[in-house]
Amino acid sequence: MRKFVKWLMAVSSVVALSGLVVGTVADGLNLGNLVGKIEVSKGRRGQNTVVYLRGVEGNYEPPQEPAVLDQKSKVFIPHLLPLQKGQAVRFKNSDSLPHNVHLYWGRRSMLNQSQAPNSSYDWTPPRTGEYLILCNIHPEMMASILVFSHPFFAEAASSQFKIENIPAGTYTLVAVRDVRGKLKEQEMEVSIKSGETARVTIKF
Ligand SMILES: [Cu+2]
Repeated sequence: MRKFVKWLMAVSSVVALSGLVVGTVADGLNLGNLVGKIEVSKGRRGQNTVVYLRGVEGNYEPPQEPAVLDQKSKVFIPHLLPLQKGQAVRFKNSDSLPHNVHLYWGRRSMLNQSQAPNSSYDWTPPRTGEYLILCNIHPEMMASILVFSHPFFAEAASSQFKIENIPAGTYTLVAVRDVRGKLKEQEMEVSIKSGETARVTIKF
């Protein structure tokens, strides 16, 4: 009897181990990376650009860390903030004067929150899509938040970006750029192959 239990334990541990190994290898084989460069015509900086993949399916855990949107010298930083659904936005007020964050999803007012100097406020967008952010006190303040259902997006802070561990497949890559408060888009098709890194250049 004792022998049989030992044998059973040995078999089940081998099964558990092989299951683990197979799972890891399979995941590794079906994922690829994307590296890209944003080129902006002369006189314009390659900042305030967000890139994302359209049409990725599946459920992905959102990051625990909030995405920070600062209010500094009466400017929202960054102008364009990407995040994943379920992730919070942390509205920071780094100014020594009050602000009032007012968020719209389409025409619908989603949040209207006054903010004391040097304070922060966390809020989780309830749905994916584009949100416009204004300040009720300072009409010159404006920003946008883009909420995605998956983690395959990036901010092209210094004109370069990288998106990792993408399920292999063909997708539309969308680049969104904030040009004086208006969002401009570029699209291209990208093919992600397992174990490879695709490279793209996007011109604005
Ligand atoms: Cu303000």
